[in-house]
Amino acid sequence: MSVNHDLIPNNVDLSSDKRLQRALNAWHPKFMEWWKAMGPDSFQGSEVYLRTAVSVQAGGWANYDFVRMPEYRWGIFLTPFKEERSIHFGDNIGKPTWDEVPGEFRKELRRLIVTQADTEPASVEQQRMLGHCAPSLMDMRSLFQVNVEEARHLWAMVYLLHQHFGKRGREEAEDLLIRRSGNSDTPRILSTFNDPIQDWFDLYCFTMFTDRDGKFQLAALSESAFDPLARTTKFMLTEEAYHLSVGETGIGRVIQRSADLMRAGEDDLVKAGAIPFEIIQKYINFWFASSIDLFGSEDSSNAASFFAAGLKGRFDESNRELHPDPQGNGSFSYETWDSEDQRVTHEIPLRRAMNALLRDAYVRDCERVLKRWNRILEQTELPVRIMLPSVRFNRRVGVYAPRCYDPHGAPISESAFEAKRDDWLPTEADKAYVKSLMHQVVEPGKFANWISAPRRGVNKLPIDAQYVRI
Ligand code: BYC
Ligand code: FE
Ligand code: FE
Repeated sequence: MSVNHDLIPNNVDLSSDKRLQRALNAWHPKFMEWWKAMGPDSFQGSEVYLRTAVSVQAGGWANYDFVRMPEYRWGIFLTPFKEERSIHFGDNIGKPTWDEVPGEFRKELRRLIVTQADTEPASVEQQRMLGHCAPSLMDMRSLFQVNVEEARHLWAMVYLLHQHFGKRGREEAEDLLIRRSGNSDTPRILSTFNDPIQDWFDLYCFTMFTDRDGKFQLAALSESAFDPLARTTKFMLTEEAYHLSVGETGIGRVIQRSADLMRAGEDDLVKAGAIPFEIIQKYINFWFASSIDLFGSEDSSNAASFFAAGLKGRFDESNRELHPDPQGNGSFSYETWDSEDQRVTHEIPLRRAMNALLRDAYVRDCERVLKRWNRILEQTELPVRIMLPSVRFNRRVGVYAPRCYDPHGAPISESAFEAKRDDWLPTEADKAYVKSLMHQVVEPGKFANWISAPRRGVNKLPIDAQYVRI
């Protein structure tokens, strides 16, 4: 069975590229098998109000219609850049960017692309059961929108592997459909993408914190000297904004609901069937720390060589007010505490700290959202506030991983951490409680009791539209 190429929206001249067609013909049936097995459980025959990217022109990436997910048109798009690009950071400044992969960076580029690609199907796998307990039709639609777009991101990366990495690239493209989130034999590559997403509050935390890592990683890759990678990731960023808004507004609506109930006189949110603020904070602690791990180690020779070669820039690298030195000279310092609780100051070359710089930009972005959530609480005049934990808290990767720190970043012993674990991170009982709230609500315009209604619908449709025809 071969793919009907006319059905694949693209701006890569697919209809006349026989080599690419052959590669996609071989991969496509495997992708469809994967989607059926690992994409959203059930609902494959439902008509969902989805946006589809059909061109890179303004508005072309957001065409709305009712679509059955297996018939979604996963497209291949590269943002057309207006001007000729030259390498604008690292050791090769001023040289022309590359349309093909340079031999000396083949391995590194393949790894970066495979790592990026692997997260996309992983997230779909992690979220596959959530349709069954969606708090509303609108939320169910959001979930499926995110899922089909993550699958499109997989296509975008597979395009790069097929087009630029020969036989090895085709093998990597197949392996992307074989690894499985959370599977101990064939896990996904990066840590967070093996963490289970069991309930909708997990999903909102994931789209808030983990998709936001995606935003920053894609932005760093969109600076790349490998021009096809820069253009592909640039286009992916247009879709990412929506994923982040699902997370921000989802958590915001949970906070709003719990705050409204308390203001109405409920002092026991569990009795009221809503999510208590302590549990909200614990979920945020968990997903923030897990997502911070996705930046890799704060001190990384890999990151230094990616930057030197021009493979991966800083966030907003082209902004020379923000980054006056395109070579990334200078140094970066950070503190850790040793096993005797002695403070150790480390000073490393800035290039080795590229992961830490990207992480810092990410944390600032998260802080802006925290302010908006806390404004909801200020308006309801409750004394409670939500906070971000320290980047040192609960790390599995990087310079803070070897020992324990509390949510404020103070060093503590492992036994002290364990004694406080249940106050800081979701317990089995917390998760079971949140899970007990998860009941599917499918009446248009109705929302589960634990979450408030969103402010507006999708694409100017009212909130009570029939977003999914189940
Ligand atoms: N888990 O020098 P280090 C998204 C490995 S999210 C497991 O510290 P480096 C999305 C590392 O690979 C965006 N392993 O790190 C969101 C290395 O292995 P090797 C995804 C980890 O290399 C939601 C070793 O540890 N995109 O799009 O500087 C839904 C030492 O590495 C982890 C990207 O990540 C970890 N957390 O940077 C859907 C962009 N951290 O080489 C989608 C592409 C590190 O010793 N990837 N390791 O075998 C990269 O830029 C880099 O690979 C990383 C790591 C930033 C991830
Ligand atoms: Fe993605
Ligand atoms: Fe995303």
